[in-house]
Amino acid sequence: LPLFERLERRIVDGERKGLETDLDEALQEKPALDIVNDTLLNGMRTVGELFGSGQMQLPFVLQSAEVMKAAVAHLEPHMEKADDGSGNIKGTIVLATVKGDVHDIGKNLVDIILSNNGYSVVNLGIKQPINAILEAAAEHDADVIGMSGLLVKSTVVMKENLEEINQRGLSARWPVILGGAALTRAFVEDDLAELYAGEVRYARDAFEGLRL
Ligand code: B1M
Repeated sequence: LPLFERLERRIVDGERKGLETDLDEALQEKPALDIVNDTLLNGMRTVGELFGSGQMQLPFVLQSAEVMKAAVAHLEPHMEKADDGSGNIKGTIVLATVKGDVHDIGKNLVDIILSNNGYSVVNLGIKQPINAILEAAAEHDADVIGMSGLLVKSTVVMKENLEEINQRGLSARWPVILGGAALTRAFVEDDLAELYAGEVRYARDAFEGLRL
């Protein structure tokens, strides 16, 4: 297969051997982020479709996810850093995958892209209850809270989390950015925005997260 098709295939097949060599070759042709967006994410999309239609079993999804993570880790040092060189931090975000959800590839991409653009990211990891998120936000004096979740049930958790922030009287303090495949813009910016007393916005991808 040609290089970029081969790379996409590696994600789908969970084939790690020779990954770095292919990535290094790809880096001669394209910036690291384009390799992620144009090639690797297509592979993950196919994995999702195969799994969703019952054509791929969970352990193989996990293998694909691991190859995806290894690829992103290999590419990360090559990603453009767009901070102004002053060492000044533009802002601090506490970032977490919500309670009950283990999906973290997208969240970690958000971390990389914000960190590379001058933001300080406190990445709490996966399955984070709202308590832990709020504690970290206070401890780090965060400017914004970011929550990620890919399961439909995570959209319910996000709603509960916003209600909890309301109840604690903290919604004016914490603007919230939500992202993840099960969300829609309308759900966040109509339904959730209506119930949350602070500001809540939807980020379709990591770049929209950065823009917000
Ligand atoms: Co799971 N999984 N999974 N999975 N998995 C999905 C989400 C699913 C849609 C697959 C499917 O059925 N087609 C489905 C959810 C169905 C639903 O809820 N309706 C599903 C399921 C069912 C499950 C399990 C329940 C399976 C089981 O156990 N029977 C289980 C859940 C466990 C749990 O969470 N409690 C499970 C487990 C797993 C693995 C562990 C095997 C693995 C995750 C490994 C890992 O993350 N470390 C996995 C994977 C890999 C997927 C798919 C195939 C790929 C997800 C991914 O990494 N995409 C996924 C299919 C899909 O999403 N279509 C699927 C690439 C990633 C870059 O995209 O995370 O969407 P994404 O991030 C994007 C944007 O959403 C956005 O930016 C990123 C791109 O720039 N974004 C943000 C995300 N967060 C953001 C936060 C922001 C801003 C932007 O600001 C705060």
